[in-house]
Amino acid sequence: MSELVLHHYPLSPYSEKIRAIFGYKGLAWKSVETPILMPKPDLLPLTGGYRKAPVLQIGRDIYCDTALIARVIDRLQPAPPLLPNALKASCAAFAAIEQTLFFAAVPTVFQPAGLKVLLERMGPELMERFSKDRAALFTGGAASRPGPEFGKTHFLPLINSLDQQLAAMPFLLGDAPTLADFCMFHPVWFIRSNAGVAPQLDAFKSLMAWFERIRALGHGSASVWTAAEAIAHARATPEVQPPDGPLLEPEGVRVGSSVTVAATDYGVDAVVGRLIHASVFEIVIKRTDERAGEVIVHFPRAGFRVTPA
Ligand SMILES: N[C@@H](CCC(=O)N[C@@H](CS)C(=O)NCC(=O)O)C(=O)O
Repeated sequence: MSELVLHHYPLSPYSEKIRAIFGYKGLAWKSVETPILMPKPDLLPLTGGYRKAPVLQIGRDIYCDTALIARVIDRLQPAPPLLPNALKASCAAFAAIEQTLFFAAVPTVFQPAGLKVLLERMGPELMERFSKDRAALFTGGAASRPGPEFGKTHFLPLINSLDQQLAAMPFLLGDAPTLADFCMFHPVWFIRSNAGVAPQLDAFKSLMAWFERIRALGHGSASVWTAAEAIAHARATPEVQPPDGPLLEPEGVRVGSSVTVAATDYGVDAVVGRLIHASVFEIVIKRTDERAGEVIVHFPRAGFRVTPA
């Protein structure tokens, strides 16, 4: 299999989702640490402007957003399956509430007890830059930055329902993990990784037993690469990954034309390139970077907007 390179940082919950999937699949991968906030001068040459974490690189193909990254990993390493046919719609239903649980977990961590731990870890100067960076991240998109009220009304009800479901079976959809588990795991991991707020989950025994089962899957085997190595790898790779799904052009744009692609929710930084493929699953553009050379950048079709550049 081609080299899997993950651009991520240790504190990132969505990155933890993919690290845990690597563990489930028993995969070897290259780990490139990215900054926790902007600027990200060694990531943007690959993505063309997309800044969120994580990003998956396979040679000169760059995959943005974990919805697409999970799909690509499952295609390259089908066993054990993330999306068993009999559970596809159930996985999609869990994927649809992933952001709700994540948005509920964030203000839960930012309660005074959690904030104190974060401040100790990051220091006041980085913490202040972090707050400004995240305010900017939520500028211009359809999603608002989740506040304490959202955390209060959404976190415990969802956690409680997961705990009850997990009292009946070891994983959310049965005896083996699926994408549903990884979508719900990372926000719980975010809470459990912060000693100030982690005890809030102690009472949810079935959820905690499930959490330990997923944690025990590990992260596969990672070896560290520098960002410079990853960029050089993109430049040196002639092969490209196959398109995923039959052509379905977005409204008003044609393959071959110059387009802008951006997420619609938050982190809406625009990426410009030539559209080379579009399907129900992905939007694929080609762009050239001074350092990385000609790269192919993939985005999920759902949740991203494509417009003529
Ligand atoms: N829909 C995206 C969400 C990714 C996301 O929000 N990642 C967070 C980190 S967990 C992020 O990028 N925050 C801003 C940053 O790291 O620059 C996905 O599934 O990949």
